[in-house]
Amino acid sequence: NQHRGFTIWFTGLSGSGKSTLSVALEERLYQMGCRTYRLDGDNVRTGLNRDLAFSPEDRIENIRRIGEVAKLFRDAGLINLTAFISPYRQDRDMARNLSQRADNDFLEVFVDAPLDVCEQRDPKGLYKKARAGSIPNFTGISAPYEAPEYPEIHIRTDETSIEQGVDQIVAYLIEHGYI
Ligand code: GGZ
Repeated sequence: NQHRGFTIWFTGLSGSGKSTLSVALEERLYQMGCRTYRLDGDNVRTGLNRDLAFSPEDRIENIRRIGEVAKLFRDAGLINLTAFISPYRQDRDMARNLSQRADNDFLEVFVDAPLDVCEQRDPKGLYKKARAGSIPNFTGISAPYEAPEYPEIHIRTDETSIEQGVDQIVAYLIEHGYI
């Protein structure tokens, strides 16, 4: 598969399914012969951004650096998958503008599940702690999440399976000539 570099930017609440979906998409793209790199909390917040926490300023800087790194991978010709809450519309737009060339190389994927669904999933017990007040600035509870207004792709993870979500993204990529 011959493709150029571009970024698939996942955004959504904690527990919405960003990581799961990005891992499954990466697997599918690999099978199709695409070259990818995935950025998420596990390889960015523990290293490059380990000096940052979850205040508004730190989240802005987190997303700024990820946007810059995404641009580098884009320049290297890879399909770059990023999975961060990225709660502020302005910061996602900044990442988009950093990356964007003439040829639409930034796709925003809104990984959408209602807060109560995410809270019920609570895979790491973080919502419970946030409700109890032991995690301050928790997105959806005590910090804002600004949903995208015009995402290229919108996936309702409470209504569709992971495989269906991957199918939806791959169909978009093929239909628009990305892969
Ligand atoms: C939100 C937090 C917080 C606070 C720790 N608010 O579900 P997770 O655990 O694995 O994913 C969340 C992750 C969010 O980091 P991001 O870099 O994606 O956030 S942002 O884009 O807003 O900078 C959650 C965990 O870190 N976590 N404290 N207060 N999520």
